[in-house]
Amino acid sequence: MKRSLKLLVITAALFALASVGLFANGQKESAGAGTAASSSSGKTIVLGFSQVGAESEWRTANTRSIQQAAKDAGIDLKFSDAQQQQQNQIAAIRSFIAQKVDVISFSPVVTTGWDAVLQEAKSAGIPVILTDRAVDVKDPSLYVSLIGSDFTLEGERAANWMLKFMDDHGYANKEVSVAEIEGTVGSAPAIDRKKGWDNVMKDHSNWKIVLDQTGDFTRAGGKQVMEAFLKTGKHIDVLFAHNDDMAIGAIEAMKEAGVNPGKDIRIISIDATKGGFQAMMAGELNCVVECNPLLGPQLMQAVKDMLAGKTLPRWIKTNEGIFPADVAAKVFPTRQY
Ligand code: GYE
Repeated sequence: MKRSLKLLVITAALFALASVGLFANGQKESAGAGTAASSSSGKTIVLGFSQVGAESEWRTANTRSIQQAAKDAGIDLKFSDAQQQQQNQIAAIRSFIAQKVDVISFSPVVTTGWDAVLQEAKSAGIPVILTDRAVDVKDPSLYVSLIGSDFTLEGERAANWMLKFMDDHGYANKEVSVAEIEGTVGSAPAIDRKKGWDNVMKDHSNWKIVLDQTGDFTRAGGKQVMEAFLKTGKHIDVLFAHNDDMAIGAIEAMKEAGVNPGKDIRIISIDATKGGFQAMMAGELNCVVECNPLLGPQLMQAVKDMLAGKTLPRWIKTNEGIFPADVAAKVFPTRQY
């Protein structure tokens, strides 16, 4: 009796150790569970996923969605967090290639610099599906599909909403000074959200971006940048933050400096996280443009479809909306991230 109990404990311990494997470079890796999904060869599908990091509320919701969906789909997920460093993502992808996973997926921290490693995956016969962010590669066959949002459209939505809001508040023919806090330099959402905003504003010469810096998509970054903006003493009417976390950081900086967020400076940001909604309900944020992080189920479906020989669309786009502060309290209970 005693002996079999001991055996059981040892077996359980070994099992636990095996499921919390570590990469050679020290990044954490976790495995999925559930009813196993199998590829055409009958083996459980193994998916290597390299995540950007844990920089924002959006990102942590995205990670949860992917981990849960892999479990539900019975896909064995090798998950790796790159802490916003491209070199960590490249190392993770190389590790997935060495482990001979069935599919590689990743959310690229920046758009460029992927040609070599994706060529290695291609040569190893491992298909790649991008989630969330796009890459800029010479050979389009280096990835099969992108599952994610239209960031340019998000930037346009933000600009159009703010334009109308300011017009309604008597700024139709007045100068509007805009401060912009951008996302990670060189990332698809930072490039495209800016492009979207500019697409709309180029036809409105009274709107000027007077301050513009990156906050790297984090609260701390947003706060720091806003502090620096306020110190310049420049007049600011509107803040356009590329995500909610940076807006929330900027709101903190404004409050500490005695500036009324949402009133003295009108604010719009992108993501529509719970944190963003709470800031709207507190009257400190004027509007959020939605960017949906719950991409897990679509990714698992795409992995299965692709391995079953189906052709995936080149871009699987996410459906999104926009939420001004006056609907925040009503919509908040329905928000999932
Ligand atoms: O908006 C931001 C996150 O790539 C869409 O990354 C994503 C962005 C998101 O850090 O909060």
